[in-house]
Amino acid sequence: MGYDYIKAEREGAVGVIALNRPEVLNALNLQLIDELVTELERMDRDDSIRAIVLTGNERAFAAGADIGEMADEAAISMLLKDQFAVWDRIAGISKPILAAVSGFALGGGCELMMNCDIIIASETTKIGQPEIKLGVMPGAGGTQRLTKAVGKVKAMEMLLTGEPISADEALRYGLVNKVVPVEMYFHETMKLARKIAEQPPIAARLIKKSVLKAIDNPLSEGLDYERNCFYLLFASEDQKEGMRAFIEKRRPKFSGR
Ligand code: CO8
Repeated sequence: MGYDYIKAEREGAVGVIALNRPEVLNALNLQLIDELVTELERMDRDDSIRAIVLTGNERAFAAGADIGEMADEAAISMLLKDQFAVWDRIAGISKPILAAVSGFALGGGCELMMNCDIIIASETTKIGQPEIKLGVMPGAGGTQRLTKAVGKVKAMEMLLTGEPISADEALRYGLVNKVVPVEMYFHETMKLARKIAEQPPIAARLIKKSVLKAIDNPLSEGLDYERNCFYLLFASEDQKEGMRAFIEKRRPKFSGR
């Protein structure tokens, strides 16, 4: 598939998507987001892909929405364009998405990063929501997901000052999983993605959904959902294979059925 602003490839069972507008630090224009969602959904439908890695380049994961594209917008044209509807489709991807982040992850770039399930950051990463400095505020989930990730007071500080935090600070606040030297961030993410891609994909899918329920729902509903997913997995061949392999003391071979 031909894209202008992303690159998509695969390595075994891992799909890799790289944002590709380096001259503007991967600023997220509407076309880029459309291309990204199209490719994420394509990879989500491809049974041979079991984990997805989303990355940018060493200097920028993404420096936010394309400011030039937004600068002359009016409220009603924004409302009618409803550009954030497509972001709900990113949140709806059922396979695990790992972000390999380096450099700037700002504004929409931070929001995109927070839509991923696991985040490996290079030590040069700067994460922030600088929208307030432009006279606006986050619109693709920043006030909600950042608050749930780092807690109220740190979210307030980041959102009200617009100042970014370092990778180490992000790690301390649980916003990223791991910080590694810049030459390692992609490699480390791929290593983890390959490990996840070896797991039974139906279980991975239901685990992702259940964890996301924990963020949105009361505990009792989440527990109920989890229990039903657990029962459902006993209809899969992978449950039979996984448990049989344990008993027979061999490595399981998961078919995704
Ligand atoms: N939009 C458009 N162009 C950008 C953006 C951006 N967000 N960020 C950088 N660029 C461009 C610059 O204009 C520059 O282009 P040119 O070479 O033609 O002048 C090029 O990228 C390189 O940038 P700089 O020269 O500024 O590089 P520096 O290293 O000096 O600075 C910074 C890097 C600090 C990242 C700086 O570029 C910056 O502050 N960028 C803007 C960051 C920002 O405010 N982001 C938030 C945008 S608003 C937003 O994300 C709202 C979210 C709503 C939902 C998302 C929907 C997609």
